[in-house]
Amino acid sequence: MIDTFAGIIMGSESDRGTMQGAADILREFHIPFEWRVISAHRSPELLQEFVHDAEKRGISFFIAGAGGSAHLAGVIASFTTLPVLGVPIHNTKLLGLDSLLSIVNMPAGIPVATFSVGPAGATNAALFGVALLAAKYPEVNSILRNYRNQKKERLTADSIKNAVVYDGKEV
Ligand code: RP5
Repeated sequence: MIDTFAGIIMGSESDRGTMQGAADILREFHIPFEWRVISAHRSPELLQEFVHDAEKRGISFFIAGAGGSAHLAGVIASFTTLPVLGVPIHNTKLLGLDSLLSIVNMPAGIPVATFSVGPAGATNAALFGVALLAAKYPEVNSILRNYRNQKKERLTADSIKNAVVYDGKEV
């Protein structure tokens, strides 16, 4: 039984669509999670309170999605020693490059992990969190192996089905 949970935090309701992919993955792996919209600059006190409370209640990692000057992941990491997985949101004028650089370029000492910009990053951050838990929970590891195998089998079947062989003759 999984006796921990994950936190998905995003800076704004406008990040919801992008971060949905992270929630979908955690559901698929039966990992309990809490989903919160808390801004690092609009409500820093609430963010600190949530992170400290979640840590006391046994959370394992935080996924932080933010756009623009995306300091959310770094601020969460300042409140906790638990892993913080940052997802750059792309719905800004700079299409997420601003968010990517804000998250990836943390000065030495307080690290956050950085994932791809946008929905792929949300999915991968959750899968990375799954991998963190797979080391401790064999049932999670088993679902992760099945997930990878199913993807591989589907790709192999599609590759065979869609293969093109041309023998050089006129048609
Ligand atoms: C960031 O600013 C949020 O994470 C969001 O991606 C971006 C824009 O926020 P809104 O103005 O849409 O609330 O803090």
